[in-house]
Amino acid sequence: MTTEGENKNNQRTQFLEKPETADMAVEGCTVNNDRRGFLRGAGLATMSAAVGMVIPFHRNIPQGFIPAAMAQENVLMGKDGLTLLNDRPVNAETPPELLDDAITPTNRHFIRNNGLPPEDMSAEGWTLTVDGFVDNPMEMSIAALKDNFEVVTMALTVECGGNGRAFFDPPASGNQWTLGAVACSEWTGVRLKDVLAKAGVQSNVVYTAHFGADSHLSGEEGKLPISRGMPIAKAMTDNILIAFAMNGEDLHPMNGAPLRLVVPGWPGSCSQKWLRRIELRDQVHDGPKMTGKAYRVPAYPVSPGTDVPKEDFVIIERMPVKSLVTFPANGAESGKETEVRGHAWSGDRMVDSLDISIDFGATWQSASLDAPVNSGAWQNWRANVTFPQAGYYEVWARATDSAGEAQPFAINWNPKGYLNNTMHRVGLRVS
Ligand SMILES: Nc1nc2c(c(=O)[nH]1)N[C@H]1C(S)=C(S)[C@@H](COP(=O)(O)O)O[C@H]1N2
Ligand SMILES: [Mo]
Repeated sequence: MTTEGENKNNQRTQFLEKPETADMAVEGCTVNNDRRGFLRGAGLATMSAAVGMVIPFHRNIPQGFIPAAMAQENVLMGKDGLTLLNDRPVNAETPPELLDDAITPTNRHFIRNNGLPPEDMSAEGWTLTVDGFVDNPMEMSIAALKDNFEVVTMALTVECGGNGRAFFDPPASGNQWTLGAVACSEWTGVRLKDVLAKAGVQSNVVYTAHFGADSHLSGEEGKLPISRGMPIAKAMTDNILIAFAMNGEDLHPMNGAPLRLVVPGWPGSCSQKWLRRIELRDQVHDGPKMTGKAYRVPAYPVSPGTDVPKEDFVIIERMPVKSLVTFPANGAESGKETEVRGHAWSGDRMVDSLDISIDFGATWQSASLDAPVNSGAWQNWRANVTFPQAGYYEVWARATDSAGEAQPFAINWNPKGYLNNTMHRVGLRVS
């Protein structure tokens, strides 16, 4: 497990080798080829402004290098301690021990981008269009959304469908998320169902289609990086927000500013960022990452490595029961008595119990588990454990949901590496 400091060092080294990472850290968002190297020219002013003084030897700064003072403060635009998996598009996850808060602070919310964020994320002039099979198609400003619908704040869990992919064997291609592509921040917005009701959902509607303002990595005009949707019955549930704020502030640029969907319990890909349009369709949506094998799993269990025919894949709906240990950190030293704590969640369901084991699963002890603060929020749990003697232990956490489903020991393998909900194991050195 890397420490926060090590992480930053890694990222600093990365800046030397990968100018685009540096550009992104300085600029915060778009990493276009034509902007690369801006640090040498127009970027100097930005750089001086950021460090708060002139940089006398600026001519010697290598391409892509950014001042260490900035690397510390501006890595991933105010995100703190995240592990950068990929910089084009930007993908960054949060080490579990940094997800200890009941409500995930914005600087610790993971980032999953399929394309390049839009250049202009200003709320002024931003509109949301709702069209397709509706009685009253509409185009509304963010101000109009606030005026016309009840504004609500909810803690909502967002987890990438591919969280845990790194543990697949044989491996699955895609971002190698370990544990930290999940978060539960407090989102403020209007309910999707209220907006859809006002638009007037026609009786033939079966699916939504979501469109954002980000652009495809190829730079091809009009080509979308991702456009997903969900069954209309799901869209009409209470805890889905069209959000314009997170944790009491404007949305973070990397988390979809100025407007996004937040669909708790389903793959994060349903939660379209930089949201511009919702179309109601009389058939399942067929946008990018809706078809083929994207966000789909075989309709039946398969053994690892199986080549499954395309037509046997089904669209992922709810995410499975899962939990995290957020304290202590993996690899930490511990006394003989310690509190162990974390979070648990299960798609649209409640988690009923959380058990922990310190003896590799031979015996289990139940943790105290809170109710979610609202529907769609993860549940916090804690337990006091006593280790019988000094030595190496692992704390395993296993959540069981309201349908009696529990986290498995072994990965439910699928070709694209989705839905890994195996138990989180944290190694401890007890002295
Ligand atoms: N417009 C747009 N929306 C998007 C994406 C994207 O690439 N573009 N990524 C999706 C995926 S796959 C996930 S897991 C979540 C991640 O949200 P976050 O980046 O705020 O953590 O956003 C979803 N919404
Ligand atoms: Mo995702």
